[in-house]
Amino acid sequence: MNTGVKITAYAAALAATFGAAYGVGKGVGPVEEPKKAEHGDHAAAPSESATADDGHAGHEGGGTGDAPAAANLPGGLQVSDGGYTLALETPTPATGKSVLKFSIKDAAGRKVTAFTTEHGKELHFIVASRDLNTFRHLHPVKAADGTWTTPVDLPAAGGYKAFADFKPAAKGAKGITLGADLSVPGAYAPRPMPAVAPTANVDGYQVRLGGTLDPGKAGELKLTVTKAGKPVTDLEPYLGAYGHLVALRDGDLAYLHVHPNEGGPGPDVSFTATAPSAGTYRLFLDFQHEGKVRTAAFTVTAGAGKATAPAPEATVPAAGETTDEATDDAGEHTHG
Ligand SMILES: [Cu+2]
Repeated sequence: MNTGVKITAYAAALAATFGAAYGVGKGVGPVEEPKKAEHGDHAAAPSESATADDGHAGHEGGGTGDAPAAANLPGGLQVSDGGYTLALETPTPATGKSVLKFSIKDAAGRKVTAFTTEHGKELHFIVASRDLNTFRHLHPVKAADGTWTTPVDLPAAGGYKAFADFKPAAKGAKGITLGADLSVPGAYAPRPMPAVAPTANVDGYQVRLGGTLDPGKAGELKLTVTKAGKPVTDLEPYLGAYGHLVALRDGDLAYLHVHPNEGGPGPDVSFTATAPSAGTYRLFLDFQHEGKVRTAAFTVTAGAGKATAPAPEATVPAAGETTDEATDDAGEHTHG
């Protein structure tokens, strides 16, 4: 695993919509998933209305079907949905390095062992601090009995939320993103959210966020990656795409995972995303270059006529002038 990918201010964001993750994409509310090749199940249809029925949000399809699905909620807000539950066995990890253990249980309380691979993995696991300063995109390892484990490094005490983004292999099951609270014991000093900014710096890369994130309406977010002032035109596919964007809503950490629109290996990676509501979102963009995955994080505002990103060029900081305070922690990737 690559620990320590630091994100700097970044902007990752795009994903604005919460819903679901890979598989889940669209449905919830206005989340729209961009057309992406490998996801067979996302239709990319704009389901802006709350009644979309294929999405994640509702997950009505969930496997066992005996639990009523919540209509059109963004993903990640529920610990149990569609008959599936995220059962954390380590809800109070220590600060620093530890191991997280959990399972996905079905409606009968059994650990689910069969999942559909999406974006190269059977399950994607995100851990974010409630103050949205820390973000980890992890790929846990599954034991034969359905127990998942992953190392994690959480820098500070406080409240965190864990998201499991997966699609059960059960017939008819849809992609689901479940969310559960994690508490890291200790003295807690919430950090302010990094300010809204159009650029993020990570590991010598600068990522600029353009476009707008609009509530209830699909919009394009364009991320442009440069290094030392030069456009990066040879981004590498990471889990089948040139970028992965997760957006978390400030206030409740509603989750949105967005995959990029078709396009080449940089420097631009565009996403189509719909914010489920007006508000402030933190976007985390994962991209790979020269063999390493990095995460750029951005704070954006949706709605109220505000531009997601202020005018570009003028505000681009010189290399090195990054907003480091914001970045401290955004990104660790483990590849299981
Ligand atoms: Cu993942």
